[in-house]
This record gives sequence, C-alpha cells and structure tokens, in this order.
Amino acid sequence: MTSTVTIPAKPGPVSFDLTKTALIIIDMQKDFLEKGGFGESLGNDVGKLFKAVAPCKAVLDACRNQDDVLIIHTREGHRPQEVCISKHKLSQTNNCIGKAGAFGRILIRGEKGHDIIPQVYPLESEVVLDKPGKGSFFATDLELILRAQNIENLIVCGVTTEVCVHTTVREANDRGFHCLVIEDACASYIDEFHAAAIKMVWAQGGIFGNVASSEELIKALQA
Ligand code: TIU
Repeated sequence: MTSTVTIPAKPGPVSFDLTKTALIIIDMQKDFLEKGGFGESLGNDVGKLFKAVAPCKAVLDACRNQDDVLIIHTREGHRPQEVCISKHKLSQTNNCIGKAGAFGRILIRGEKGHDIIPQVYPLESEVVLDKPGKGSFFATDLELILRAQNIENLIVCGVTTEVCVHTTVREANDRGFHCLVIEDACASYIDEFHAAAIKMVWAQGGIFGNVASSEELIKALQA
C-alpha cells in the first residue's frame, strides 16, 4: 500500500511515498544549541540556532502522526576514551573536545551536552544515531538502516545547515536518496551560510535535492 503526498518545494514539488520516507533530524544537541557547549567553544552565538527549534518540533510532531515515517535523530560526538577523534579535528576545534564544559565533557557521548534538547527529544521507538563526523553516513550504520527499511526519501532538519545538514544531504544524494530539506527547521550560526547552503541544495534543478518550508510539509502531510 502506498500513501503518497505531494509537497510544494523548490525548484519543484516532490511526491513522496511515506512508507519509503524517513525524517532525519540532525544534531539538535545541547552542545550546539546551549551556552557552554561545543558551538560556543568555537566562538559562535548559539542563540542563532533557536529559530529552528519550533519548526523542527512541528515537523517532528507531524511525522509522528504519520505511522509510516521512520524517525531518526543524529548526534555528533565521540567515545569517552577519545579514540575516534582525529588529531586534525581536535586541533581545528580549539582542542575543546573532551574538555569540561557547562554540560560535561564537550562533544562526548553520554555527557549531558551531547544529548538532544528536550523540545525534540527522541521517543523509545525512534532511531538515535551516534556519528563521529559531520555527515550521518560516515562511520555509522545509517545506510544499512535505510536500505533495510526500503527508504528512498529523506526529510532533513537540524543544525547546522552548511555543516552537518549539508554534509549529510550530499552523502545521501550520492547514495540515491531524494532529500527534502526543511528550510526553517534548519539553522546556522552564520546567516549568509544558511541562505547559501539552502540555495545550493535546490539550485541547478535541485542538484542535491529539494527545499520546502515546515508549513508546506505539514500542510501536505495533513491534507
Ligand atoms: N560548527 C558547526 O557549524 N557545526 C558542527 O560542527 N556540527 C554540526 O553541524 N552538527
């Protein structure tokens, strides 16, 4: 049985069979959204990301109402033993990974700062995917999960637009998954990067995928 929805999007509408669709929410972690975590340690104003929280929650709630949509939450982070961080990543991030922050050791699995913010906290039934890199496919079993569940389409939300969202969309596109990025459910510390990263997805006929607003998606799901 199919349950296909058509969603207005740039550069054109997309039709997704919801039984073959996953929502992937990228890295909505305290480490990126709260003061005293990884994002702030890199010199960013973490308040910039909060505008994505309500749209992300609205998309999550709408997808939770569709029994067919697989829901995946990702978390960027490293093992407590710090064995899966390259010297390069460490030095390029002010050597802050593993150091004490406001919510425990920065970007370390199991610490409070590594966990997802309460507004979009995963349910037991939802997949939580820990990843050591920016992309969600690198060094994870995401592709195995998607293939095993017959997923062809990804609805993508989260932070930050030009880093982990974009890397994931590029990885997914090369693997043949059709990405729909939800513009207002993503955010960046740097406004012009958000705008450019969003346009890069849908430009050139949709070179990496399509882009819709949370309202467009939710209306289509509720129709
Ligand atoms: N620094 C930055 O914008 N982002 C990251 O380091 N990771 C994610 O985007 N999740």
